Amino acid sequence: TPVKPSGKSQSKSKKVTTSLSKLEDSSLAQRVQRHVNHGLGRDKYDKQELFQALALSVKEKMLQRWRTTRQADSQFERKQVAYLSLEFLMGRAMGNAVMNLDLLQETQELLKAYAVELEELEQVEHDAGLGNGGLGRLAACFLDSCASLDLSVTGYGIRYEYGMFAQKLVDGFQVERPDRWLREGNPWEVRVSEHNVIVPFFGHTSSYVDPNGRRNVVWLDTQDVLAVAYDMPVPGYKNDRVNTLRLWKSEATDDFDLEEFNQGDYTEAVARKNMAEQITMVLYPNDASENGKELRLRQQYFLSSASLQDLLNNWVRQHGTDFSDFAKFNVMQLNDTHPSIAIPELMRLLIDEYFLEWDQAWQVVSQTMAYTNHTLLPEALERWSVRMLEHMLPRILEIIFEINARYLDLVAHQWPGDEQKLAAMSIIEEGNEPHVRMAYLAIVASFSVNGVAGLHSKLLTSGLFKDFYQLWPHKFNNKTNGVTPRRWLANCNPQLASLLTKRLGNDWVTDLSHLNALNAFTDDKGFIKEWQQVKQNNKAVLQQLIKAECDVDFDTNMLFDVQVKRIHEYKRQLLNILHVIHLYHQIQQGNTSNMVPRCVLIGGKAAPGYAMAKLIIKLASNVAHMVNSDPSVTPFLRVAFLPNYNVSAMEKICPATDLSEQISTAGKEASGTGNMKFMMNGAVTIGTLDGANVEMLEEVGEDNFFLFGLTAEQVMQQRQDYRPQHFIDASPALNEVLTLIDSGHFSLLEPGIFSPLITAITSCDDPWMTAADFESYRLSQEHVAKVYKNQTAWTQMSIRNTAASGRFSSDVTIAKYRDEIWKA
Ligand code: B1N
Repeated sequence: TPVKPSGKSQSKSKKVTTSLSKLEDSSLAQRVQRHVNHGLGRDKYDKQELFQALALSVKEKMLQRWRTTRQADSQFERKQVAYLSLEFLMGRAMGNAVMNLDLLQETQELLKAYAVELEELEQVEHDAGLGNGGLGRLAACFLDSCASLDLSVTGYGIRYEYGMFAQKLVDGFQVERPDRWLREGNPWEVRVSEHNVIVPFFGHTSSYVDPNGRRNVVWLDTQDVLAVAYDMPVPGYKNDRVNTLRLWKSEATDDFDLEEFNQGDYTEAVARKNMAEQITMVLYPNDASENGKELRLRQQYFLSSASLQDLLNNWVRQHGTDFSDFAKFNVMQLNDTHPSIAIPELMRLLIDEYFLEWDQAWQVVSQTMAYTNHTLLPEALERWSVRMLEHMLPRILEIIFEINARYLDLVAHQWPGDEQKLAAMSIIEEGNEPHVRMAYLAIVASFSVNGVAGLHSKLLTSGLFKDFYQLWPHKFNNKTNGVTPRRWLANCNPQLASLLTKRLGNDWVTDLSHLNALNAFTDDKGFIKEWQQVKQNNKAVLQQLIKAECDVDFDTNMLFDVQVKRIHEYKRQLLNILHVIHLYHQIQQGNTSNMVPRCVLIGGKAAPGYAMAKLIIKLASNVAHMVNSDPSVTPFLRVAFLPNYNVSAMEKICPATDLSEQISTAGKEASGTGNMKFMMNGAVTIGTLDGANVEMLEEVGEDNFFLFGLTAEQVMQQRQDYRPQHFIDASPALNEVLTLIDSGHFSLLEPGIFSPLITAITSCDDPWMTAADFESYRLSQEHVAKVYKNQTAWTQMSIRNTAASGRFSSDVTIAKYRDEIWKA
């Protein structure tokens, strides 16, 4: 017998019989019941199964709109945008889907029959953690904005079997655990094998002259891998559009196996099969450094080739093999250089498979490719060894050489006789081990090159890409990042959302500039009270999370001071910890009169091979332990390191934060996007003039932002002759802190463990200049404490921050991509 919903309203729930023809109109409740009773095939169900049933039902509700969207997009010839990215950090899908499809009430209602809250079910969904951090989450926010702005945009990515690793702490050390997010299956995806394509690797090239006298190249004896398409729906906000995120999974091709079998080489065939399936097995967990691993290049080519073949198949199906209008209807946005191998791949497909001439193909490529740069850090710029390319992608390397030769002619023409310029600007970096500079390739081939914040874009054209800017000034532009107000305000902070809607109406959800009107309420006592109450409630939620995950007692009456992001030296979690140690020391000295009680939260993952970042986590953990176990300190200070920071954790963290730490060395953080999520939710920022902080400060005004530290320009100047000891001598506070760490106070059982950190801070080569900014940071933190003591003044700052955050909606960002790059 079918499983009946249990719970209070069980008796009221109608018995449903669904016939297939009626399925389209059946209600969400009927669908859920059908999945529970028949689909899952279980006698009993738990929350995970109920979640699956609900997710499948919500997906079904999307199917019709999804189909209609696809049909409409192909019928009315609109420009199609392909967003190519190795990362899509989607997080959970349920809350967002229910909100965007306007199914909230219906869902809450139907779940009563199962005696479970929607929120509880949401918690059992695995995060789709197919990204490292900001870059991957940006792609996810962009997809939401594109669908909500009714744009025809397809995300193309990789369906990693294992996403971003799960982080555990053991004795304060980071330990990585595999993230098998697909273990329970993914109810949102649809495997669409009709879109499968084949991606070639290895082999060699050969050329022949065809009957028309044209020299053609063939790529022979390749090892082929099957790319299988899995589609995820991307619903727009209450607008009936459902776009697609198409993720590719690698599988062995059947005929490939067969051939090997026939030769009797069974084990070899199975081994090759493994090779094919390895490509999409795991996400590389490096967010700001390249490791040059061969498998990573395979992933990049696999994604690029599969996606381009898919686009060309679509085109040919509708227009035949005339590509003269292709660029009119297609544009590809490259999310950093990671998919930039798509440039020579599109040349290859057009020339070798569709027999276009070089110039025709180049026309198509250079009118459809647009490149977004996300970093100035030299160690993050991708270079692939020529040797590796030659072996893995011989035809692609030939094409890169040809692109370079033609482009260098142009450079030589522009700077006649300047050999140095040629070497400096060449796509090929010469040396004993020649490399392909992927950023240069991307610039040469793209009609648009953008940075992700005003300062970042300026530093690109004045520094890293200066020569290219001289050659092609029209290519360069800025698109300041944004975050989606649906996930990052409406959905993650329902209490603030309803307060906003009560005062402003609900247009802010799709036009965040409406938040500006909040400035009219900053003197409204009742409003201030309500605002404080919401923050207080959100802090209570985070307090519970911190208790459960870290066993640390946060007190909601204390200031919540938060820094969550990837752990990297340039982001300077170390500066934060030094300040925590300073406070700790002051408290122990009894100097508490100017202090405001604080709870400091730090969270983030370190790349598994990044020793310094891992040591910073260990320091944070040890300091937290010392602070929290000293009862004379805890009335003033508590510290927690939250393990496994991810998208879902941020949804609880940003609504509860009072003070947002955005303290990178100026000129190093391309933009930041966490900074925007905090601001939207009414946190006040303490930060440097870096990335998008610059623009946030511009919007909110200096009185509502705690600014400190060197500017990017000063950093560059002072780096020439940096003397950290000078700053240490001038700051008794910093001196004390370093002495305390050096004394082993935080490493009683592990003597000397933190000395690499001390060495880094005191080294004249410290690129992050932690010592230089310490005093200015400390003073700014004193100012924070002073303001926080006046709760009304603080709340007014908080309101003004939310009010000024409208510009950082990804809707604004995407409208600019649409108008200025995509012309869609
Ligand atoms: O991209 C974000 C920015 O807001 C951040 O400032 C920036 O650091 C981040 C190699 C990256 N830049 N580069 C990466 C990610 C993965 C990888 O394998 C580099 N991530 C950023 C969005 O613009």
